[in-house]
Amino acid sequence: MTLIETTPIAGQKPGTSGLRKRTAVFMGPHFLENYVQATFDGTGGAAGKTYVVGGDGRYFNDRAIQVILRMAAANGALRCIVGQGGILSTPAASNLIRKTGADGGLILSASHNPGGPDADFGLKFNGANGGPASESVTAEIYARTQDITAYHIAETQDVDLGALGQQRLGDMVVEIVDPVADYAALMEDLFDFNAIAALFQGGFTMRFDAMHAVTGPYATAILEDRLGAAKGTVMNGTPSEDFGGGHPDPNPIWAKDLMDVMYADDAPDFGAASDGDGDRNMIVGRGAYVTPSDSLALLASKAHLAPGYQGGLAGVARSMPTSGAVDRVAEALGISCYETPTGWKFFGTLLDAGKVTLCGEESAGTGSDHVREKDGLWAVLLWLNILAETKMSVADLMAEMWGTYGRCYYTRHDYEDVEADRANAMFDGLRARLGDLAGEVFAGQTVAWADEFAYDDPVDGSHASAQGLRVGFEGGGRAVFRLSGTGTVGATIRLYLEQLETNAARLGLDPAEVLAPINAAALALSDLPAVTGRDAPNVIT
Ligand code: VG1
Ligand code: CO
Repeated sequence: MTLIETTPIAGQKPGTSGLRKRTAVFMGPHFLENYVQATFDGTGGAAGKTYVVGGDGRYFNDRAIQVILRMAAANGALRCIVGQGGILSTPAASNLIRKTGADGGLILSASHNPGGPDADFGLKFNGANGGPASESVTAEIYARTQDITAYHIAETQDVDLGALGQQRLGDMVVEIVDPVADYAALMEDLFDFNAIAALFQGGFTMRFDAMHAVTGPYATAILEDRLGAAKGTVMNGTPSEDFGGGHPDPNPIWAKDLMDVMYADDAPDFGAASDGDGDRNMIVGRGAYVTPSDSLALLASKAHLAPGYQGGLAGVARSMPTSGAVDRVAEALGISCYETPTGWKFFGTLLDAGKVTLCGEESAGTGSDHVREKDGLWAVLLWLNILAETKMSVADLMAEMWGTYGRCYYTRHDYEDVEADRANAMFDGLRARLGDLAGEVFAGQTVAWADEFAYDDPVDGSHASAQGLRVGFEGGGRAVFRLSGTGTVGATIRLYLEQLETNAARLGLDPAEVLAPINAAALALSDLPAVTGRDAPNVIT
């Protein structure tokens, strides 16, 4: 065991979901080691603990795992449970932590960010409940990165990550497990696999775009091998270190291959995609893209059709920028709907306390109390279970939902790589004017209310401030401004636009057209184009 002297490295503050940096930064001297030691120290030390370790297979995944294992051993950990080949999707890691009673997990991923030597890498810590570290734990880890003086690491040979079963690393046991088996078993518990298999047997067709990322092996094992979907249902199913050179973010822009398939004349019945680490999902029917906010609402309204949820839902939760569609379903069901800040860590207390069963975010994350992470393949299987039970098409299900609850037209505009100073100037300027906006008219839209979102956790009482600037308009429109917390260069401004429509004659319109007035008002009242020097978003989802 060796004690290596080090000094604090600036910039190790975790964002919305763990620490994300350029891969080269993560590979720099002591960078990974400092952060891992701070993680152990900030969570009560590793002595006697059991950890789950795995990642999305991106460049540097395997080497980083070897370092983490040597450091866990040197810090006195009892056992590390590692996905074979170093692979674990984020939801599978969450499940393993819960199932094995581990004290926590280290998940190596920068999720939807591209991977490779010139792209991004990330690491996050999940607690014993299987969920992302809370704000207070994260703050503790960050504090340790700022006063670190040394780290412990064992001098040993590499662990064979490919060999299933037990190995020893000093006094620590390393157990290499099949990354898919336990997760697939959990899915089989929750969903009616016979009904879904019968659906495929009856000629139902689908495409699942794994985007060269971690869900490839999971989707192939579950959809093709167990449920009998045709070979080739899973596309881009072999994980690669740089995700095939792509951007593993399942939205209509980055999952364009799938969108082209789903909007072709011979489109299959159902399409889905997942992100780098398998916690996001995109749902698209034949010629019918489903926004994540609408998907959450639909799943909430029909979850009882799946065996795992047949008793109904305790409640639901959505992140603040997510549309109000699920609120309308919750109201009809007579259950609570919680509004939390962006990031899955804020759902943990509600799930642990049994206050909510389902939760979701507009960024293509949906999940339930089966684990403590969002879960891409889970959402796809719940959709399949609902499709099997209702025998309706995706488009018909959406039309039925909008007819019942109204339609929350929704879109998100991302202004990426904005100069940080300019982005901050825009937020500061708007924040200063928020109190005076009500009653003002911008581009023909009258402001009804405006505030900065803050959250008091109803379970543990913790407070989160500065979680986004919100402006509500008369007539049910809303614009939200937020700064991304997952980027690695510059600032990304996210502008979330929403308009509720309950007029039955106006439920099938083009979202871009419906939302154009809200967008114009948001740009006018924030002065975004002038302050940032940007006249259009880079990505519209
Ligand atoms: C984004 C999303 C947020 C999500 C987070 C992590 O954060 O907006 O909803 O929870 O990514 O997702 P931000 O701060 O960039 O807006 V994942 O799949 O990248 O771990
Ligand atoms: Co992800």
